[in-house]
Amino acid sequence: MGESGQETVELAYKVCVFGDSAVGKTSLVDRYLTNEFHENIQATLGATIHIKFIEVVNGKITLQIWDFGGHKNFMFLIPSYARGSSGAVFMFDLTKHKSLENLNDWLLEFSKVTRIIPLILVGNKLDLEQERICTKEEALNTMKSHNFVNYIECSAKTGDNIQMVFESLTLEILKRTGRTEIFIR
Ligand code: G3D
Ligand code: MG
Repeated sequence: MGESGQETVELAYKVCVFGDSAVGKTSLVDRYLTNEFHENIQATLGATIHIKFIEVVNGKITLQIWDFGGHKNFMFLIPSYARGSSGAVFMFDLTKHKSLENLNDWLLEFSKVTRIIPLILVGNKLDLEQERICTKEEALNTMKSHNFVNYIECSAKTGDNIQMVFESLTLEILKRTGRTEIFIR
């Protein structure tokens, strides 16, 4: 029980972040966790697991965030990494068309594990406006054809919309697991 006499909730969810190398997955997670952007971070090997606590009105949600560092050659590992996840982020680079096209391959591997958890489509590097190649329309088409619950454009560099990526995913997970009584502060 919390101080108010209400029941306190403690929930934990695993979420995965997928997408081509260099789209900004590690920068996104880094920004979300530390509110900082670090230049020259190392390419991720395997997967790095991060923990983020989200305060909710009467409790706490623990997000276990798996930053999948795999090069495309390691896509075959996706099913074993993704097992047990409650949601996933699929990220592409707004300045690299190939990274949007390649999401089809990531999704194909991912769908071998599950088809029913909420997925969020994220276009990163919104700050590089001059170099932008992927249009919003194309991204929205991808969103619809693969049943993503949301499409968010963000910049790990400036921090724009980073919070929204994980909050909207968490809200959707809560909705689908029937925890509609929980509000994120
Ligand atoms: P990954 O984890 O998907 O492989 P990283 O990607 O997070 O390692 O980022 C790859 C490169 O993109 C890094 O640059 C990083 O600084 C840059 N980057 C990540 N997010 C953004 C963003 O929102 N805007 C801009 N302009 N750059 C970003 P380097 O030069 O270290 O390769
Ligand atoms: Mg990485």
